[in-house]
Amino acid sequence: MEYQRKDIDNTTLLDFYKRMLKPRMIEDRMLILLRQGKISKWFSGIGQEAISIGVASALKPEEYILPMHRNLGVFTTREIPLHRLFSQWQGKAGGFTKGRDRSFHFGTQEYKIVGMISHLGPQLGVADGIALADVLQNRPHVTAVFTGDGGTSEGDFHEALNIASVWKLPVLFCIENNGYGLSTPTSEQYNCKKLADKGVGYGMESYTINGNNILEVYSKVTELAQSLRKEPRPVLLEFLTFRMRGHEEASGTKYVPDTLMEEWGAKDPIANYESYLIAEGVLDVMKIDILKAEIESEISEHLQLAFEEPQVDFNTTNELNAVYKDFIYTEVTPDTKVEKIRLVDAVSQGLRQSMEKYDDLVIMGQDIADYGGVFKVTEGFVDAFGKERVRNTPICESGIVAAAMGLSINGMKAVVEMQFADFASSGFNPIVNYLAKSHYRWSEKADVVIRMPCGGDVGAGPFHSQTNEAWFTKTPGLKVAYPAFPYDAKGLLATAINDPNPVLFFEHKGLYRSIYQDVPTEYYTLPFGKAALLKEGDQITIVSYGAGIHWALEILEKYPEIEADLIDLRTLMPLDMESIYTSIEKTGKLILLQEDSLFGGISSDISALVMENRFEYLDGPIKRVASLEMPIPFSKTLENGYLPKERFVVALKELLAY
Ligand SMILES: Cc1ncc(C[n+]2csc(CCOP(=O)(O)OP(=O)(O)O)c2C)c(N)n1
Repeated sequence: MEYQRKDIDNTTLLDFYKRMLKPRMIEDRMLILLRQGKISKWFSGIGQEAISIGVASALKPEEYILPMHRNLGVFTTREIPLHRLFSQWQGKAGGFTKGRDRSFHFGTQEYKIVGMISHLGPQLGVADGIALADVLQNRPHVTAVFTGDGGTSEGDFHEALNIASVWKLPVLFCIENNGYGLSTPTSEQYNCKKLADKGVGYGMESYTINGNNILEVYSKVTELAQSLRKEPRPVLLEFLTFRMRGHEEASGTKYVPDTLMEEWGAKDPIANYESYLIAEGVLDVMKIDILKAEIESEISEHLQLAFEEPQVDFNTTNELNAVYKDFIYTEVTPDTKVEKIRLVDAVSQGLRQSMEKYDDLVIMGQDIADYGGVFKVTEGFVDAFGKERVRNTPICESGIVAAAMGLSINGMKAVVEMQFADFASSGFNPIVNYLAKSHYRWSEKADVVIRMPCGGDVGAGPFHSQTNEAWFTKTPGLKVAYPAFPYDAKGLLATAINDPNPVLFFEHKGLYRSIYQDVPTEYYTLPFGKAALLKEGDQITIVSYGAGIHWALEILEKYPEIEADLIDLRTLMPLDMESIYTSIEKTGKLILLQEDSLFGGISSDISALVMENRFEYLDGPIKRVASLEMPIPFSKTLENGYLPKERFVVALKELLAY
């Protein structure tokens, strides 16, 4: 291997050696512990150390790095105390996730490291968001994010590179091309000559680098980082290396030809560098022994600390409290001045006033800038706040949700507009796996609101009409709001944006322009988890939300003899069960009306909870009325048959007569 030291001094040369040696020696020890059953799994980075060390050494401590499962050297180069890493791997409280997640699946703001989630790709988009925050807040920083060669096949890779290039974000996309993705060789993973070639398609500079040569890695990354700090732009780096051990230890390397092992064994980044340093007179055998003994004793000492730590105790309150970041709701009472506006105007006003309140709030979505969004919620926003904060995005929901997470990690707030709630399916993974789980895993907030224009009865067919709140109410860690009126929409949106937890904010398209209300013109907030009692009566309790509320109101108007409590849930997570219980205690009958198809919807859970907790108050069976178990059809007659409106009145009368 050819080393070019350029102007690197001896101390730094030696530091690189020590930095590479440490993860190698930790790994050697971990492999022993694994065989003894003292740690659960091990993903080895043996043979790939030069990449982690080179990249981490080239970046400044205040710059974020997003490593993968083979980048132990990033963690050790950032000087995380080893006992914390050991506790993390043993699932103990001293680790970064307090036993809640394993291996390298954690982040730490203290060390500016944001670890992977298992799904590999999403962190590439997170890096975009982190870099965007740096650009918007004028910090001349670079962000480095890692992926394996296998991970480059994920859509997230494409989306993140595309976004970074269109937005000129200072991200170093570091591919560790180590020959295999689990057992799949690169020839079955991609069909271009080099992964670096993909840069061309994104209009992005790219380089292929010998990933086993620490000086080459360090020099190139240092040069690029300096340049990116001055002139923000993304760069794609393909580091050639090899995975010398199994994907994880249990899976072995049988599928790897011996010749490849030999070839790459001879290119070991540490052994070769060691010989070079000896030849340069920077290192000698005695010094090597001393260094190894020092690292060995550091490892032993810190392992001891981790072993002495007790296993984590399960405490229900602690675990449940970790799911969401604490948020103390601040009531801002509405001014008396009101204006009669539509639901869509209320959303727009609420969003605009939050943009005025928070300089660090960024809105992202398709066609939301000059065009104002397909529903015109952000019309005029560019003039008021500029294109930096009102950002048109490419069509890439997953990448943008991940970028929103990155903005939050780097201290900003984000609102993402899904063009239609239906398209959240293309951003589903980062919503349910990244945003929802971050606080529980490593106490990191996800200060992101996802606006969801949703709902049927608009003749728009299966892909522009869904009301898909049940996809999200099922996932711990998310909050879900679903206002039915302009007043609620404005106040709840303000609260959603104040709340540092991820919120899915459903806005029914059918109500956007049909429902008017007097709404305070100034900023105000409304609390989550508080239903509204819209009508009072003691014969029956009707519970609904969104468009269902208006269908119920229509029926109650048509049949004034029905005396019902009508409860508008307003938020589905948190859910105000207390209001429902209080009403049931009075009426003894409950009917739930839900626009979504029945099975697995929020009505089912409310029904179960009432059965479990207020059974003795019930004078009849609980009725759930919802759409049919089928996709939403386009044609008006079919859609009417699908929706529950007509079935509701029948069920209501049946239950009243029970
Ligand atoms: C979305 C997703 N699909 C599949 C997996 C299972 N899986 C974990 S790592 C891996 C291989 C990754 O290969 P590569 O990106 O080349 O990284 P390497 O392990 O070689 O460093 C696979 C298939 C996963 N974690 N996430």
